Amino acid sequence: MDFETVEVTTDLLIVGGGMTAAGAAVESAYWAKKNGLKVVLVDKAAFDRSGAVAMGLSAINQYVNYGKGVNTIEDYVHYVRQDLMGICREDLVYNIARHVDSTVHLFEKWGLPIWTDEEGNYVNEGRWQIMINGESYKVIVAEAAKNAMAEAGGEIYERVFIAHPLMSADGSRIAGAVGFSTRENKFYIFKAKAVICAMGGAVHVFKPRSTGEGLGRSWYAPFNSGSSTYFTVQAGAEMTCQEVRFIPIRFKDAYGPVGAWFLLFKSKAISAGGGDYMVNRRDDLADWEPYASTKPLPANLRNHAGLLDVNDGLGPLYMETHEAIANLAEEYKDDKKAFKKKMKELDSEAWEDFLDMTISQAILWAAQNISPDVEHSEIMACEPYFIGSHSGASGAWVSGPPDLKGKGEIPDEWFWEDVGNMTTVTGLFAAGDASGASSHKFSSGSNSEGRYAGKQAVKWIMANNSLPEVNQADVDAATEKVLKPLKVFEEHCGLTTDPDINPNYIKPQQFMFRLQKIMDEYAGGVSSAFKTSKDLLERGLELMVFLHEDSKKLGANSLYELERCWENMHRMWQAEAHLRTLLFREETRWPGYYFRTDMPKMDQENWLAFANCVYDPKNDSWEMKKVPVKQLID
Ligand code: SFD
Ligand code: AMP
Repeated sequence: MDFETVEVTTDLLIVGGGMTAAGAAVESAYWAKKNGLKVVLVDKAAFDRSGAVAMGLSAINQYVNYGKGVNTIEDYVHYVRQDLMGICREDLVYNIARHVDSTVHLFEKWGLPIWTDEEGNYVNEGRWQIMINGESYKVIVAEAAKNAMAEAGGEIYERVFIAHPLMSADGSRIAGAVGFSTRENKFYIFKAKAVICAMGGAVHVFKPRSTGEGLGRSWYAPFNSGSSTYFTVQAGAEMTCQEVRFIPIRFKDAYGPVGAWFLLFKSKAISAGGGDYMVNRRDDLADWEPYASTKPLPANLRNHAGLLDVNDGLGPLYMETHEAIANLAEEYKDDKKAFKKKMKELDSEAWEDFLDMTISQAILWAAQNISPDVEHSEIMACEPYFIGSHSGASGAWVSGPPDLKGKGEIPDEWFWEDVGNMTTVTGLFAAGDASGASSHKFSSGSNSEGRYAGKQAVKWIMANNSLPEVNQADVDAATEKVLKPLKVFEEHCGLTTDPDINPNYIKPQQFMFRLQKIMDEYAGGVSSAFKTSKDLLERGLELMVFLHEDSKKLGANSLYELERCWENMHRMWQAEAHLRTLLFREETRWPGYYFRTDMPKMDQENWLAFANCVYDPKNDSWEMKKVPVKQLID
């Protein structure tokens, strides 16, 4: 295939077009316009409906509400610290929490319908979560970003897949990115002074529960394929919490979220044979004190309690929806009309929760004749995902906000270049799912962190206003590497009658299955009941060597398959970072996310620490680092 080369030069490049990138665009466009700078945003999909919020959401999960004195920023830091079993960058969490409410107010101003009560206050789902009519959430947030970019003369490229970072000639800083159009034969070379990486997390690294007829169905957006991790790892950035995957408990098979049921409807979850597992399994959580005594119980411990029952053959697990609805309607019981009205209201809220963000769950309920007010529904732990913005924590290690330097125990070396959210690679920023150890930012916190990174990147460019030199040889090498699967296929496809089966290449879907099998069986996926060990991980890493070898023989018959090839290449590197970090951390800190059978307990003395890793692309080697946790507040 012949490709047209398109070269785009800009001051700031934002890669990704999700909640984080939208925030980065709004803020950086504003500051760029003031300073005469150019901003370019590149999304592999259509900005309006890309990323995890494509289908919409029914709640905003981070709203601190400190303006009215309801909660403090410190309360939020405490919450995240406990939920992540003690491991979080408190400076980053604090920074997001102090900005998030203003972001939510902007969402409302831009037209997002947020539920309010009779007094005009937001309706809380839980302490930190507020309810929205969020089917068009992403469209609204993207529209604001598009307007801001248009106002500042910025450019937005949609359906351009970012495959690889571009480094400066001397390798000392980021210089841009390369990618290709998913619709036309165009190869893009983006050159920039600074880059914000915001390409979400990763799904389908592990074998999903849904195979065969349900293949591809997952809780997490299938568009998110580990590009943030690949981009930052290949640029040489230090990564953190690569072991802290997220396993959500979800309504079984269609993956409907449970937050509204637990928090808004105050529903109970049970196992068929064991009852209320979060209460009955309390004693089994003793090894994870002090976190097991906190309220709410950390997400992974909630999972662990349920999985203990499943492993004892006491399943299925159920969400007691009918009981929750009956409890909420109880006080209206004596007034027939009011009771009927309340039941109707609860019924529509229950359905809307799914229709706003996981439509397939509503379809599955309909298909299985489930009325949530009549009977309970099955729930189950999903396959593992990488999502640093939710209740996992994987991402790049970034600089702390400069004004927090010297505060609490936070060491000075966590701050560099006088800007926040810069990775250890000069000029490369990361936010949202792309930045690690700062979980529980969700959609609103990701957008806030994106806004912050956007402002910081412009500030940094103003202090370092030069376009890095790039070697043409590096650009040519990257172009050849990225387009290689098309060439491999073209050269060999005539050899067999079925182009999917060929000794000279592997198609991306087969490649993905092989990756998923390794991760499932050796890194504690669904079929291994989330259990792994040193021996299993070491064997998994041996098998990854072969997968890396075969990745050089990926074959693509079209642009569409070229995208699939690169998505799986990105997944493979996310997997590699995960395996290595699982092996490095010698304890079990997050049972319910994964369990090291050879080291089944938590080791506070030695492992109240971040497990970081750095890949050196020049020597093709990894370095593992233990970084002690430091607190910002008591
Ligand atoms: O039900 C490339 N999240 C929830 N947050 C909430 O606030 N409330 C909820 O209700 C939430 N719930 C929820 C959530 C996520 C999911 C998947 C479900 C339900 C089903 C979390 C948020 O969605 C999440 O925190 C943010 O979206 C994170 O933002 P960001 O920007 O870091 O990731 P993104 O939005 O997924 O965007 C990624 C972008 O990158 C693009 N991209 N572009 C170019 N080249 C490549 N190679 C690329 N690879 C990816 C994508 O197209 C996208 O634009 S609930 O759990 O509670
Ligand atoms: P989910 O739908 O599971 O993604 O949850 C949405 C929000 O509610 C997140 O902030 C979760 O951490 C929180 N959450 C979910 N279930 C519970 C629970 N049982 N107790 C406390 N918080 C929860």
